[in-house]
Amino acid sequence: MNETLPSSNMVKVSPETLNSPLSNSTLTTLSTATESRTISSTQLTATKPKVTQAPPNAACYASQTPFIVNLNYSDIDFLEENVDFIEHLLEGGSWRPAQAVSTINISIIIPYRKRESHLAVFLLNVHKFLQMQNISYTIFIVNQVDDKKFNRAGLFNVGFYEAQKMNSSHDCYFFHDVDLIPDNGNLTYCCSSDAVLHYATAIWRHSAPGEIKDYSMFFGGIVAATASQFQKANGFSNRYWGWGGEDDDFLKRVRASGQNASNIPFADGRYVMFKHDRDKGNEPNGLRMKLLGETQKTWKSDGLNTLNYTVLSILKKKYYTEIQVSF
Ligand code: UD2
Ligand code: MN
Repeated sequence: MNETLPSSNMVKVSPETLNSPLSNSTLTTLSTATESRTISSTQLTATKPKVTQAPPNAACYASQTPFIVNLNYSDIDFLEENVDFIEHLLEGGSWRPAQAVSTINISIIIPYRKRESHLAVFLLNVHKFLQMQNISYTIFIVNQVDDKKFNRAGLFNVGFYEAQKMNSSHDCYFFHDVDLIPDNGNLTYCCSSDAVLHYATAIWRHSAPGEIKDYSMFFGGIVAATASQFQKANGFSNRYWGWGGEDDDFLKRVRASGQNASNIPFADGRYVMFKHDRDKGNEPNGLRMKLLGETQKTWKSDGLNTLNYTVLSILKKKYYTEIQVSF
């Protein structure tokens, strides 16, 4: 994330290419976003997203069931031991619908370090949310266990690489922060061969009740790419240590590799985001502007093809697969 990235880096997708349930919404149609949260008028005038949307062209299955976000759990041990709310969950946080409506296999990749309470609430909600869509999925927690600065982008690369090894049939990857909880049961998780998708466009911040903030001009939070899209962009950069810049860098490499980037419409990409302080070990990266200035030159020689890490263990837990990694 970086205030300075021009939103003109994003592409417009013409309405004709849209064929999913998402396509009925436009950025100016805010009625569905107000169902559970209210949007302040300053918010509406302050943020004018320039990007039009998106469209998964994969066969997404939209649930008609209302999804109620549950923000109550905060203890991961409690969740692991006592809450048996998910039927037929396979070892390592995988699930397959009894009767698949679509053939989509999704890997949810979470960059992670010491966010136990966020993880508990995330798992509680996201399993339910995904199962309502009748898609096959696995949740991967990529846990950076070394003492270095946090490297969100590098962890995404590790997650992609390791998830591919484990589930070669997975073809759609969600690069997903742990503190974003879906707040719209009709939002479908799938990839589009037309564009890399930015999902978290309308964020209700737990810290600022009553306002939904427009994140359409950013490319962080949650993005979805097919394996080939991600490989074409050479993944994320490995050079961003600490907070900021890595998401903007990813948008640049998507564009540099000749691919499109699109937003899920503001009315659909609704999430709750937890209030939190800046984590120790994830202080703002003072080099981020310099690095962003170099992306065009460096993206081909920095990314998936220069990934350097050690997997300390892979733990197949009840609700997720944990990949413990050091750089
Ligand atoms: C914004 C972006 C985020 C990322 C970040 C800059 C949105 C909605 N969010 O979020 O995607 O680009 O700026 O780096 O656009 N994490 C841990 N432990 C840590 C530190 C981070 O688990 O010690 C993980 C966790 O999944 C978290 C994510 O990294 O959600 C992003 O870090 P953040 O929540 O501190 O960043 P934030 O909220 O400023
Ligand atoms: Mn956050």
